[in-house]
Amino acid sequence: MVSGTALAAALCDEVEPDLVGLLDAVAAATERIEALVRRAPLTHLVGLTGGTNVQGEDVHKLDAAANQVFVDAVRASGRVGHLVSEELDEPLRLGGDSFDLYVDPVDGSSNTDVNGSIASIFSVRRATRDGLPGPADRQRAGGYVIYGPATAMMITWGAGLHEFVLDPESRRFVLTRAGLRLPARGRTYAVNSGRQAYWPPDVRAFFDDLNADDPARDRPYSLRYSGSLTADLHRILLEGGIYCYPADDRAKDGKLRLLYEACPLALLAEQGGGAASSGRERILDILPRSIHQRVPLFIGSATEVALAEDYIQHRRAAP
Ligand code: P6P
Repeated sequence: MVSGTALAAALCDEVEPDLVGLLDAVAAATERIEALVRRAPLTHLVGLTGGTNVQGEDVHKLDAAANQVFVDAVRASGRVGHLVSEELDEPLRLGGDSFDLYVDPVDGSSNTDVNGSIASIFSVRRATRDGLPGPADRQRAGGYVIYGPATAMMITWGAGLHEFVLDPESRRFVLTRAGLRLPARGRTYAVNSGRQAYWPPDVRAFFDDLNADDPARDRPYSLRYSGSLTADLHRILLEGGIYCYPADDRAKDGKLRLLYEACPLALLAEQGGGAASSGRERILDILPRSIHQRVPLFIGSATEVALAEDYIQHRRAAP
């Protein structure tokens, strides 16, 4: 059990054995991906494959390699009916009958060639007929593994937000923080401000509010944006604040994918007392229409997410 006794032990007395087995397979896959990431510059696993994915995005070599690691690990687990991946056009049928697994094998691929943090994101739902969840198909578990200075897993199985760190010597995930709670508000925000020319007035008003010269309201906030949603959110889950990828004139539904990015991260944020919204509705209330569906995303501390919704839903006028 390469993921380590700590992960399995934390899970065993709270979740069904099938789920323990699947999460252990996911942890084992990320442990193998971590080894690939650390050696990528030495094994020519940096750069592009020359192909594009169903999103029309360039596929990095690590995207393809990490996707294959997940396919092999999850198939071997025998517990998954469909694997939905950012790197697969259609759901992969694997024959299991317990769960469907939704993954972004490498989030933040643009960072792979500049030694920036990247991550794998995963979401577990009860098995469906076709990999497209229905109204009642709530997530059973979700999380990510960030390959940063330390390799850290943030995970929830519906009983709080927990952090594990991969011990590079034992190759086991060790529980480091149980029952994490996001601060009610933070001091930083993450957004690609290079897109502000495309933002609608209500989104611009929200960021003008965060950037106001107003020490009495603990403003201005500081901008922290790395090119990896997961790396930016990891800071926010620990210190508070908000990550935003709004809908804009060039991206009517934003950029991020609902099933394997927004949903698992929204589950983590809410389990830690935070929030996640499209700006108009709670992420976890959205009924998926297609497996690669995009959604605008405002995620982090409850205070900032509620403020963004107030501006976007015109309950608050520009400052
Ligand atoms: P932009 C990475 O491709 C990603 O999905 C997120 O991890 C990241 O925050 C965002 O896209 C970056 O997108 O448009 O700012 O380059």
